[in-house]
Amino acid sequence: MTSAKAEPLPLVAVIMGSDSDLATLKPAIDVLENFGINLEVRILSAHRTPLEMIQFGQEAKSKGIKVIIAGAGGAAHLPGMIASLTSIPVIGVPIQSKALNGVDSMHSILQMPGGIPVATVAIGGGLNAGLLAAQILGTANQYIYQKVSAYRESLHDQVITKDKKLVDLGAKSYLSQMPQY
Ligand code: RP5
Repeated sequence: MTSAKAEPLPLVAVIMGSDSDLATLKPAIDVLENFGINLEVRILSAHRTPLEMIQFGQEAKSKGIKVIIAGAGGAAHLPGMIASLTSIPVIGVPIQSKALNGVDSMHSILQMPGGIPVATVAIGGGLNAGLLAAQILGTANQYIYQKVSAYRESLHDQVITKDKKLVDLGAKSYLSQMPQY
């Protein structure tokens, strides 16, 4: 296991079927950049730019990419197609579609036939896709592992702080201080 900071090569590719998917994938990009992980971010449509998608899938390994996050919506075949082109692990992000609220995207990405897996996060789950990619890299990179562990520790501390405040204030006062109430 290396303890070095992430290498200069892009270790994670974040790809999407359309620029309309970018906002959903932004949390993945942000968290990976915060962990110091180099990224390649691309728009590659399985049906609008299939040849470019194929080229990307065939070259990903030689570029040093270790994990691919692929977001797509509707008849969302990009993650499965990319997974068919490379043995690099693919994390699929179902985009919340207009017509079916992302249930179409989810089923398209989730229901891969046996042999070619796509690890699928929740509809709109860009953040978890980024974290999962970092966790995969962290199995072989101590620097990234520690970044993920520190992130989880911060989540723990936030809940402890909120719990203490809730106990101190009581439910009614706590709720009145929450911005959405
Ligand atoms: C898919 O079609 C994309 O992943 C996107 O979620 C969806 C709609 O694309 P646009 O019409 O917004 O470009 O390929």
